[in-house]
Amino acid sequence: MTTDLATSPTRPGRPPAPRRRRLLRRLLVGALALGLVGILGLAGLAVWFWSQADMSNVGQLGFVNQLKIPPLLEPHLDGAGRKVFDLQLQQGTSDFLVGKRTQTWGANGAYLGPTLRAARGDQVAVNVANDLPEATTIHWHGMHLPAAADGGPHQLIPPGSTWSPSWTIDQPAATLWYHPHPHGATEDHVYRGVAGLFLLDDPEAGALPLPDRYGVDDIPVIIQDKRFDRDGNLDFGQSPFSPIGRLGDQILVNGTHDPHLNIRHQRVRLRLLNASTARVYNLGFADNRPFEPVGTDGGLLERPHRTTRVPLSPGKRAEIVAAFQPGERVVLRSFPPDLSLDSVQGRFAGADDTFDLLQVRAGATLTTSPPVPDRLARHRQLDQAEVGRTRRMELNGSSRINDLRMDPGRIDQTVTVGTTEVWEVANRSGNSHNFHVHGVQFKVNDQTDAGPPPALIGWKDTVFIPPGGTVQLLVQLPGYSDPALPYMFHCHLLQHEDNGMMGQFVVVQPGEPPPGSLPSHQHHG
Ligand SMILES: [Cu+2]
Repeated sequence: MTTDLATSPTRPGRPPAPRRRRLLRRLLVGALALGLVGILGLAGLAVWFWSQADMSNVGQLGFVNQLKIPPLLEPHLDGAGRKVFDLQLQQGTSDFLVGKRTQTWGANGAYLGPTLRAARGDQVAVNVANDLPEATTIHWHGMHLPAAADGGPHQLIPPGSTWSPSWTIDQPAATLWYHPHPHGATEDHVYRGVAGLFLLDDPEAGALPLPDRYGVDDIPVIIQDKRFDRDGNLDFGQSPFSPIGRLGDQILVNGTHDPHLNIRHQRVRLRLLNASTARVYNLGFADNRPFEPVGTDGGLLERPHRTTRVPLSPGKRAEIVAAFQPGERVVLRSFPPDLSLDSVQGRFAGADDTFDLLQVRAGATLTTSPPVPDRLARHRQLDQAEVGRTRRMELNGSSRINDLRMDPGRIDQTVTVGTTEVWEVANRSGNSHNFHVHGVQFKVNDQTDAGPPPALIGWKDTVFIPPGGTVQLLVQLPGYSDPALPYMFHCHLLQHEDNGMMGQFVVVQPGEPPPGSLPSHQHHG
């Protein structure tokens, strides 16, 4: 009982007005207190979200697991002399975390897929059998190929069926990759684990004294962030305040949690792939040692350079060569990336995050490796005089290009086979984006005296564009025409892509009229 109720009957002569005032005052104080508690609660919640948004695993790892190396998939030769690869997309369980099982998807296994490898001039075919419970596609990211073989949303593979594209490898040595691309479900399917590398070789690259023994001194490094629930299963919850999509607080490298890599050579090539759905990494070594980037999305650079950091947005690759001393241990780390967002947005997009990725353990004695040569690849020169038209594209919000959401039945751009164009892509939103074009490698056009910064040099198929930023891409369009089937261009932050930040272009012969619209539900199995 309160004092008030207990004492009031003993003061019967008390006038009612002050009592009402007192009651009013109590109500007011109560409401104020409640409001204060509410404000403090909200502030506390905000502080909690703020502190939770800053993620790091530094100091939490023991690097206890040996890094898995995805196996090289052996092709067989068919009667036509083609290298035929067999991929089977399947469900399975993985044991990433000690004592826990995780439901995952993979190719020829429970998680990720084998590495495919072919050389320039090879004719390849891949049989992709879908044993998953959902229709999906497999897109050959970075590959020059006909639209029908591209594996975009129009090449849907229903459950229980097989898709068998074939094409001729016609581009320089590079680290490419494959991943699902079904319209509206790409983030989900990639997050579940379907992805793998597709390495291309050519004689010029093969003759260079670069580390090239797969899994020995030429190491695939597939980087993915994940969030696990208490049972060890993948957490599919969205990050409510993240402007770029789902971010995980744990790292897998080649599907290995808490990994180390034993090396026996002085110099090692790391083929870094950001196979995450949204997270941008800023890669370097924990001791800030310099290393030499030698390759980008589309292959080797013309010359190596020395740096201590390589930024890598989703879908992108970087090949680096690093040198090690006998017996040392050094950690490959992702430092806070520059997302060019304001401090609040940036924090919720991972701009303050630091992650240890992989501990490199050098043997007591190391085989000497030759230094990285001064000249690497000779790049095909894109003549400014041959550049045809300029196309402008605007990225709007987090789901539109040129103010339109993706419509599988609408062709957004019609281009002429094999021509070179400037694609000027302007980020008109307050959000970061990550522009990817199918079927081509492009260069970032920079006419300033200083030339493009190191991060923008080389062949690319994906480029990070900060809010307000504009890039000019020098694009040599595909050498394959098909007025009936489009290639895609889209944001490679997969949530943005799934939300509709994607458009379609078809390649036609010179003078061929642009096609009419496609049927909305056209699927080519
Ligand atoms: Cu985006």
